[in-house]
Amino acid sequence: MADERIGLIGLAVMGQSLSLNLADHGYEVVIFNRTAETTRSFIDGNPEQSRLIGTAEIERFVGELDRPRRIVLMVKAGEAVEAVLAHLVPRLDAGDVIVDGGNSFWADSERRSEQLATLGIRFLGTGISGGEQGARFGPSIMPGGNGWEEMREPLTAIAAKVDGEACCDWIGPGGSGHYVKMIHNGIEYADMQVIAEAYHLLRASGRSAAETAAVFRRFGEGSLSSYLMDITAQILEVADDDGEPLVEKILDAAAQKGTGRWTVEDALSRGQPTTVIAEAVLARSLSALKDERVHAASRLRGPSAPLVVEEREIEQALLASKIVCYAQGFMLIRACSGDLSWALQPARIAPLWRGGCIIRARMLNDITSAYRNDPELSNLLLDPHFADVIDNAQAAWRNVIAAAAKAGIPVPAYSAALSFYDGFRTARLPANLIQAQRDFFGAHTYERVDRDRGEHFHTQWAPGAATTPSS
Ligand code: 2AM
Repeated sequence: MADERIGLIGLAVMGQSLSLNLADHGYEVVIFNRTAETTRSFIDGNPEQSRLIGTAEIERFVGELDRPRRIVLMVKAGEAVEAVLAHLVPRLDAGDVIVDGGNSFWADSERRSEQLATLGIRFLGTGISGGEQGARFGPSIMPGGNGWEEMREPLTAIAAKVDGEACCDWIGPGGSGHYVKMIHNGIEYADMQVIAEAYHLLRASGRSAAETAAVFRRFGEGSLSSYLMDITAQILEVADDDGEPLVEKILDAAAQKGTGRWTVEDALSRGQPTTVIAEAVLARSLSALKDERVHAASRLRGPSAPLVVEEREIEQALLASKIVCYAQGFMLIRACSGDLSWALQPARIAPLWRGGCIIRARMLNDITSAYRNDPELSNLLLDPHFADVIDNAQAAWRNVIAAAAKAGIPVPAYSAALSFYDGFRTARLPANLIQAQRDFFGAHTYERVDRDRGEHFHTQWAPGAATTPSS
């Protein structure tokens, strides 16, 4: 592998970090950036790294690469990828491989992979998670599409390693790599929200930021151990100039760049009830209505009861909700895999998130085991280990939600997770009534519990009720 060449286009921070990571692993990295000055200053800024080869023209960039060429794009998702492809593709040959390592929307990767395949060019839509540090020293890498055989070695070399396994594996065809990265981000939204709710409860029950940090440190020593728990404790310990906790001075209006929304839109389009991820996205939207909330805070009354909840109970609520959030992420992967015949394997996806990425967590070892023990597991909640963990947690989980409701503290993710758990384990839900209502006003028909599925019935419920289907 030493002295093999890889091309890389796009020298923003992720592209720079990935170039250095590739060079550290013995690859000569031929680089190109639309703005040539950036290429020059990057090379000048890394004099110790002799394996970086800067090019100022796309022809020279393409010419420096051996065939089949391997080219990693690290440019902005959307129009920039289109612009670079328009420039690049006419200069390539059949057999060449383009890796899109940016945050592209998965359906774009699906389309590009198909279009480029008609030219014999292999397109590998690749989710890369871990931010700047991850890209530099070992990210989680989720490649999907064509060209894995050419990219296996370099991508595996630069990926994070956990227990000797690289956090990099071929996900599946088409846009599946970017799809799985999108789900990773959806889970990340939910994971951050369940931690934020624990923080809210701990602070509302009278603990200082420092005490709350200590609680997160304790939580982080057990099955909740994760990168996000770790940085949460660190954040709570940082003081502002006046010695007060900095976190308390941050405006409580969360921003979002869209991958959480993409996940929820995808879930809605597939009819998948990924409620915790949805609540996490919507909780950010609610937080962003800061002015309206401040106004409403002076107008709308809530209970005056104090919050009574034990630290151990919050830990269990957090744990159970986090399991549901992962279960929902994998439900979506399963649904899309079925819809698009991708044959995705959760047993190969879960281990990729054990290192390098934002959602890396001890729990992913158990999730990996669950899917390795039963590759056909239809829902993570049905895994015997997780079923037991939730069973043991549920009394505390319910108490936390009840106590929060009595004290008027919102816990949307915990509540959504528990409602999902209860709904999922309920053999008969009140949807029979909804079907009756639909049949009443729109003659939409219903199926019966005492007849075969697929047989549809309509009733004239009352004089004036619908007699013929409205659509
Ligand atoms: P730049 O340095 O010339 O702006 C992240 O923005 C990366 O995507 C940068 O390397 C940026 O190049 C590149 N990029 C953004 N828009 C682009 C476009 N239309 N064509 C090529 N590269 C683009």
